[in-house]
Amino acid sequence: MKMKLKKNSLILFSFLSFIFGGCGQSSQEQEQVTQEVSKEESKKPISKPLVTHIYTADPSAHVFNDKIYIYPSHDIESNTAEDDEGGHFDMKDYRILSMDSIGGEVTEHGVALDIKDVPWAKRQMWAPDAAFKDGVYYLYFPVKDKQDIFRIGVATSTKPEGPFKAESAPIKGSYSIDPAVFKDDDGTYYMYFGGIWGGQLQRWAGDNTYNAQAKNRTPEELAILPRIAKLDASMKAFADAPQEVKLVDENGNLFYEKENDKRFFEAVWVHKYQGKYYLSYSTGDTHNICYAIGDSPYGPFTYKGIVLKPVQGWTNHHSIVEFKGKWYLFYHDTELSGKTHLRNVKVTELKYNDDGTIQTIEPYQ
Ligand code: FUB
Repeated sequence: MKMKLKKNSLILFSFLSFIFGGCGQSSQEQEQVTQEVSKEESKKPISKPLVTHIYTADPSAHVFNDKIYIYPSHDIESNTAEDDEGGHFDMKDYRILSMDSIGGEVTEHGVALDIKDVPWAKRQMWAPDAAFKDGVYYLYFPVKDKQDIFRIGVATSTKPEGPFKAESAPIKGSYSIDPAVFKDDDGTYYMYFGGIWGGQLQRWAGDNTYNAQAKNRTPEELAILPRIAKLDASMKAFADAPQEVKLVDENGNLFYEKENDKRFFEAVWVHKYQGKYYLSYSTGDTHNICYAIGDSPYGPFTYKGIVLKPVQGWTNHHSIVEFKGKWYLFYHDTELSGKTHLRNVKVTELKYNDDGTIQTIEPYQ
């Protein structure tokens, strides 16, 4: 983001110089330009990294036993070259964080699951999530299998922080990345998942058939949709085949790929507020966390706006959770490292308007 801010400032500076320069810029106007630039550069993050001794990202937060547990990716420097497929996100284990209160001490619980203990996994442990049912904690995680295809695995523990024991195979019928498990009020658990580009969702058609050669959608094509599958009673299998989740504009129309400031890219999360279902997600290459509201866990979800503006680093990934009567947004940026693949998780309060819309969060002010 340092680079992004500098770039933005330069663009702003050039733009204003062009406007004023062409008609003879006064020293007062030059001063105004300088002030605008330094204001932009002096913006500060609204919150601090929750831990600084390791890099963490993609925080999925849950309240278990009156404490907050955060299930993040554990970023590391593996020196894998940066590419459009996200090869530089080469994570090898998961570490769970917990805290008794927002702003309180954060505990990091050590290795919860190591890639070497997942028999079918090859590389890249990406954004996980967790759920609890009948005395068992479930860790859901995307990782590439031996064929380099992202699948979603599940591991279990009697403790929220692990260690977790992985099943010997990925969830049957699972694919792509970023699982997010939502428990509805009736006790039904749903998994949302998917991510385009490096997340490989473009290879999977709406009927769940696979085409390794399938390309990203072109701007004139309809955008790819996230997926939902109900979990069965075992919590280790889908009860039904994954389906597309419709994300539409205020007129009920699906987004086109060219509408990349609103269309789904990755990092889906679902929560419920005042009886409505909120589906939030990253727009990827435009770097926002947006949200949409629906009346059913299956959608359709109608686009409403931006939850979180772009953060330092390329990726933007979040979760939303209620704790002791307040709502919180967990997210990440690259404040500690300045490198896209070495991120740090953060938290800030999230507020609703009276009509149920979410107040947009500016991560730097
Ligand atoms: O952490 C690896 C990937 O980066 C996640 O799966 C995406 O959501 C993005 O944050």
